[in-house]
Amino acid sequence: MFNIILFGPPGSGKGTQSDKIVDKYGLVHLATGNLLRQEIADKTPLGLEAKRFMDKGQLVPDEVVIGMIDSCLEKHAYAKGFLFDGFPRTAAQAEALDKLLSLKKTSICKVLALEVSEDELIKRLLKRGETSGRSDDTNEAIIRNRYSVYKKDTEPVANHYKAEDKLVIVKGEGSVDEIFNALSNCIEAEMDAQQVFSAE
Ligand code: B4P
Repeated sequence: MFNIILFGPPGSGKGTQSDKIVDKYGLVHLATGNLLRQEIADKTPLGLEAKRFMDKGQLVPDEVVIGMIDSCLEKHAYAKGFLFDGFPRTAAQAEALDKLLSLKKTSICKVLALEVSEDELIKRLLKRGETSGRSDDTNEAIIRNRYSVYKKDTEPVANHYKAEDKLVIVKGEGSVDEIFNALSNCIEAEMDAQQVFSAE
């Protein structure tokens, strides 16, 4: 299996780039933000619980998110690989992911971390908030809270992968295509190293 994580602060373009990556390389896209928004749209008990946290720009509790990922991995037992988008976001989630993947006799190959300045992130999310209808994108104070939660709880997760020499920093400012090319180069270098054949 070829498994990668797309890492970065809120609004860094994880969702935007993930769509293009899964299209090109045939990986299964596991985006915790999308899964949670679907639960909210379906008005499930999990969705109602998650909404209380997301509306305030806080992280949803680890056990909720880890359970969701566990069942998605089960559902796609024969995938050629996964792209994790927005997960893991805490040290506990990173440890749980390692365990779940090792049960499947696989692991993370690379973590691609998008780097974007705080000002640019706020600008992008406020702009998205004008049309997305997402309640966590319309209020600048909530967006800033998401960023400070990222700095405190999520950014340290990068060290977990840096220690395993799996972290690659990619500039997340520029056109969507420029960033996609940079990400594709990293993915293909890793595929070559692991002798995986791309889906193209
Ligand atoms: P997510 O859905 O993961 O999303 P995000 O962090 O808001 O944004 P992303 O980085 O994907 O940015 P995008 O491509 O959309 O999280 C939402 C919430 O869900 C979290 O705050 C949390 O509450 C909860 N949650 C999710 N996962 C969780 C977990 N594991 N544990 C606990 N809680 C969890 O891009 C943003 C905007 O920028 C778009 O409008 C896009 O068009 C624009 N853009 C993209 N690339 C650009 C570029 N190169 N130039 C200019 N604009 C660009």
